[in-house]
Amino acid sequence: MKKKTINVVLLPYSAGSLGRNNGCEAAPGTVKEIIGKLAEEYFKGKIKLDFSYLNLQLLEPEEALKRIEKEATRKIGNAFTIFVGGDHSISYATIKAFAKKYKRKTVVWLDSHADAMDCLTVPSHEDVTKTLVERKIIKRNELIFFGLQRVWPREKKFIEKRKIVSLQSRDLPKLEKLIKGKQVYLSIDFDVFNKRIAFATGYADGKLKMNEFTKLWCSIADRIRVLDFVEYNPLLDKNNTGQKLIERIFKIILKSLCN
Ligand SMILES: [Mn+2]
Repeated sequence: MKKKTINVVLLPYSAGSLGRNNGCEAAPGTVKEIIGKLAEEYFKGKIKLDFSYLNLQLLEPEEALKRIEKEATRKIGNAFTIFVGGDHSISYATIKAFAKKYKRKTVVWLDSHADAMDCLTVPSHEDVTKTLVERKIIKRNELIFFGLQRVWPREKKFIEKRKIVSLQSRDLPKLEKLIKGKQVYLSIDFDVFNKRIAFATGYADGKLKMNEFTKLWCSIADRIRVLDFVEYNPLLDKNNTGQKLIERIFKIILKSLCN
């Protein structure tokens, strides 16, 4: 049997967190180790992980996002691609690359926050979705929020004005319908998960349970082409609670990818 190649792009970057999640630039190292171990232990001979790494720490945010977009353009489309952040602003660059590649597309934004505060010249982790829509990189109906818990008035205004779909676990059938025939980019903010176990992040507000994530993943996995995983902060991870959660998340993901 031919091994399935998966691109894993490591993006150690936290400048877009505006100082509110310093330490998340260390996540790619931790996640790489977890995914590597899983592939070795459970999926040997089935998966080939093609890791790449961008050195971003000394770059200005604008330059860093440009570099990420360039790398993303190279990777997306030739194999299933996973981007590991870093703070959520990296998704601005990776989704830009994704949007250029696919015509019929949807971005599913798995997050306890909408990340739709302002539109800064260079997007931060607080503004990604709004910037993507207002700059017409994706259309308003190509974005779906999933798992939002804490939405600020300014963000609520944006969601209502642009009529952006916002779903919770109970709405899975609706999500399945909306992404039918589309190429999906799934953005996973670590803070979407239940804050009692996913506290190692800047703003822990999530409620999503593991079984809900599993259901979500299984019902949309065949449409997903690109994935990102952001905002995990190893420096805040007491007793490796977050690491154990990440292991469970990626075990589900890798298992379905080698089918
Ligand atoms: Mn986020």
